[in-house]
Amino acid sequence: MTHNNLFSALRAAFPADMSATAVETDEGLRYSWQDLDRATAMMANLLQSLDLPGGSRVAVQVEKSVEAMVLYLACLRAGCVFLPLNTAYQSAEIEYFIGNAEPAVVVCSGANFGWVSKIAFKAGTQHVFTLNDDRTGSLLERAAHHSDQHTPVSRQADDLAAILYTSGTTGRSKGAMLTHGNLLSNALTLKDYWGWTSTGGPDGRGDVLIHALPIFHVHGLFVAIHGALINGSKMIWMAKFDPKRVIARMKEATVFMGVPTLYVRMLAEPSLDKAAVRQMRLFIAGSAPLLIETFSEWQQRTGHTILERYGMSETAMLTSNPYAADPRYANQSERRGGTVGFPLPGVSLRVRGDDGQDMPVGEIGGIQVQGPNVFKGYWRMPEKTAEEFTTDGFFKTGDVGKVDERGYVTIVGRSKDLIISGGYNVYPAEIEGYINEMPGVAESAVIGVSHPDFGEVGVAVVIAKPGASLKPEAIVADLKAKLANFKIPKRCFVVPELPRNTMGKVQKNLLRDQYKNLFSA
Ligand code: MLC
Ligand code: AMP
Repeated sequence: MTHNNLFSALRAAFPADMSATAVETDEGLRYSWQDLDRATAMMANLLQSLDLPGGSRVAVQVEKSVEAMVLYLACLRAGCVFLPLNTAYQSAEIEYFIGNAEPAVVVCSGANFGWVSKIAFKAGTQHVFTLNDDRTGSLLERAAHHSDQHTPVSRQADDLAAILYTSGTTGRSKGAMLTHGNLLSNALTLKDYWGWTSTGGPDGRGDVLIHALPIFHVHGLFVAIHGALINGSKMIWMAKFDPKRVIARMKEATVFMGVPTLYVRMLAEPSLDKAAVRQMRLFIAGSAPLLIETFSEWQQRTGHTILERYGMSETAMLTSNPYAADPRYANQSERRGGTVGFPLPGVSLRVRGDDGQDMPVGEIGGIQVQGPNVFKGYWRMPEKTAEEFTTDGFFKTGDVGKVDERGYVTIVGRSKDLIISGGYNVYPAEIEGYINEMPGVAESAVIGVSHPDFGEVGVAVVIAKPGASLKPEAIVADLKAKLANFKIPKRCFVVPELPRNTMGKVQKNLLRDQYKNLFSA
């Protein structure tokens, strides 16, 4: 049965005219649907020629390119498990992921081949390929020798399609295992809920998506790519987000997806006005809270109401504001700023108190979810997986929120100690661990502070050991040498002591309050 392979479902939605453009890069390169089909076949044949054991992981740390997307699709097609890695990760981070996931194949950029291959071979990986963002690299050279015909490998809905590492509030990162069934069910739900259309776009060919997000997280990899492919819609492909370029290309597009920072940056552009967006049908935001100011300013400037939705690596999309009045969802017609809308069809969502009881309407508690999109568990962490699910099978998101009388879900905070900065997750515990190991450091606390561009950024507050002298710049420089750049605290303070409660626990809420205006104008 090949029909449970997610690739087969995406492929089945390719339009009849395979010569039409599927992806156009911002530099003007065009890839037809035929090109995508053939390129994924060649790469899938290459992967299969390696004779990998079933369920083999393919770990990928490469710059964004259409070929990188082809590699993802080829992994699905060949029945491998795709493991995307943020390009900002440095060697200690990569060493952990590769050591933990034990991928059979690692793909990295040519520039990083030296250090990445060393880590990979040490961890027992047999095959390391390179893939650059200029259509070069050993992966493409090798794939070129393979046939452009390929039958997708049979997969069941419960078979793994991808592992996405998400950092933990305690301990190391956990690999969220997502199945073909998880991803396909979510893609089909969103196609319907967001009203994707195959006709009626600017060129009469239906929706056109501007893809400007990185492709190593749920948002850019699954929500955006699946959304376009399963509707047979063209993508305008941007390797990096540039607000001017996105606005310039809106006249050829209908759908845009972004984290709030992208909307904030576009609002700073004078070229953003009603004329620039006249072809656009839908602006979607998620991955971090969208400030009501951004929501309202966007409405005023463009006449469009941003549709905010909520999801996570472990679950793909969970809730969404409505696209339009739909007779099936009679009470759900309005996109309400400050809310993340309604549980998507098929998703059960409940809000529970610390005692495990359902909270009354409008009251705050922990958000728990269940549905065909909810992941299979954490890679090789059965105890951790069991901890995160209730006995009746709901996943504890770690987000804190409420549901109002009309059913709108609002997220008010997180029970997990997590900072979301420009849509990337930063776990204070990880950064504190690195700081606490530095000579002369007694202890530290990393907190999230409001930031006009990134929404929230990390700030480190550090205590020196008696007699030690610490320089904030040296602490930051040390972190920069070891960690992905987006995790580096934007400011660091060395102070005499941390506020504590009677139990001796550091009161981060007091620190957050103390530093809350650090980045305000
Ligand atoms: C970059 N920098 C950041 C940062 N991004 N700092 C904090 N938070 C971030 N998110 C810093 C770098 O460290 C660097 O600092 C400087 O900014 C310039 O780096 P850059 O790479 O040139 O930045 P830029 O291209 O401007 O990137 C900003 C951005 C990017 C907003 C475009 O962060 C981005 O693409 N974010 C989207 C993340 C995303 O897709 N999330 C989805 C997760 S899925 P220095 O000091 O080194 O110069 C998920 C589930 C769901 O959450 O619901 O969707
Ligand atoms: P990740 O682990 O990167 O998948 O991040 C998932 C987390 O992002 C969720 O648990 C939420 O805390 C947060 N998130 C995603 N979408 C939204 C949103 N629309 N509003 C607020 N938080 C969000």
